[in-house]
Amino acid sequence: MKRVPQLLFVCVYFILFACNDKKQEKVEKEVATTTDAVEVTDERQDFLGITNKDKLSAASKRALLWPEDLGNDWFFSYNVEDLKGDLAYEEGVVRRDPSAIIKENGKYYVWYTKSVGPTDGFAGDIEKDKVFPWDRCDIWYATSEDGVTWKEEGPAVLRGEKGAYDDRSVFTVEIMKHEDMYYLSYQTVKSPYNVRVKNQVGLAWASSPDGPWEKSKEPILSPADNGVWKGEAQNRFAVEKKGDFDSHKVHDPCIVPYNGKFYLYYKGEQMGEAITFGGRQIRHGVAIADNPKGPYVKSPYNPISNSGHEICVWNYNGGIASLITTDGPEKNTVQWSPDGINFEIKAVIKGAPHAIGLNRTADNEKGPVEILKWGLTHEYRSYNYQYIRRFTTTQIKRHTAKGEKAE
Ligand code: AAL
Repeated sequence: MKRVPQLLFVCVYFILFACNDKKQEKVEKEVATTTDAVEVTDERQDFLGITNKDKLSAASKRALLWPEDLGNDWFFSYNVEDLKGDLAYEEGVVRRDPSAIIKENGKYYVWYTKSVGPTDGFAGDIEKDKVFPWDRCDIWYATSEDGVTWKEEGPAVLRGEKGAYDDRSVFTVEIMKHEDMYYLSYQTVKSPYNVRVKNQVGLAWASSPDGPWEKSKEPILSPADNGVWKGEAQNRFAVEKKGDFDSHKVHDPCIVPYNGKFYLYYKGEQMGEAITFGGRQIRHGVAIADNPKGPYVKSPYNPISNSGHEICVWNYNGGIASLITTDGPEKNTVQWSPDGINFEIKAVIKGAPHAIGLNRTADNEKGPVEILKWGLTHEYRSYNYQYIRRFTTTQIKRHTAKGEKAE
């Protein structure tokens, strides 16, 4: 009689075991992807340390899809340090979103967003208040002999007159020099600055980095107009239809000359923005023009990233490289495209400086991340006040223990 419960236990055990086996087979079928076509060579198996070629986990299948020649040339870590002179932290002043750095007249030049006073937010009177740190801003510039100590030179581009498309704020600027002309592209907001206001991109040009700057009469880039708000409430998440990835805001413009044309990279923000498994829904797009002043036509391949935030792009090896930070499942990656459109991940880094101002004086073709050796970034001292700092990067080729020699 004692045997009966034991027998029962053995039967149940085998039934469960058989079920588990079936379940495992089902999962294996489900995770079977295009890797089925990939040949698992002995070398590949050894490099990836795969135990059994015939029993591939979902993770091993993804690893087998990585390019075989992935090296560490794009991988780096970074440090941030204070600037000196006028760009050192100043209580009560916002200085943020530095442009790239160029060298003219023997000096480095940088442009940035500047405003004063704390942020009030959207709860009060938006006609009088400052709703974001980047509200009620103008674009200023500074120069430096060594990239560490800076002298603030004064404003470069001011907000427009009441009624103009840029009457509320001009901010988040980038510089491009082309054929002895200087071009500043930047974000613009028209009053009233409510949570549903559309953000656009403006352009100003000059024959000297010290100005005077002439502004475009109209924005050079606007959000897609295929989203539909739901109701009248000030709620940017309530939509009937979200529209394209850039239906709400076009941000962080950065123009680079490429293949005889001008590629304007930008960040899109979508109406009804969601939080997904990688964070905020932020994607990048590109608009292309024959001339620096436009007209800029959005690429039909947009969006060209599935993650990111501030734009940080540079020419490298006949293509365009892009540092993707802050938001989305591919944040903290360096990507490269052979055509300025189709980007692939080249390195996954531990973190990256935000809102980078690239050093455009670097020899960017010397190595994939040569241009990132040093540059500018911004940091939050508090929600109200941000300041510009300097970053340096180092490349890591080996992970060594203390005292261990890496050949
Ligand atoms: C940034 C940029 C844009 C946003 C805000 C100011 O760093 O992405 O410029 O509008 O934050």
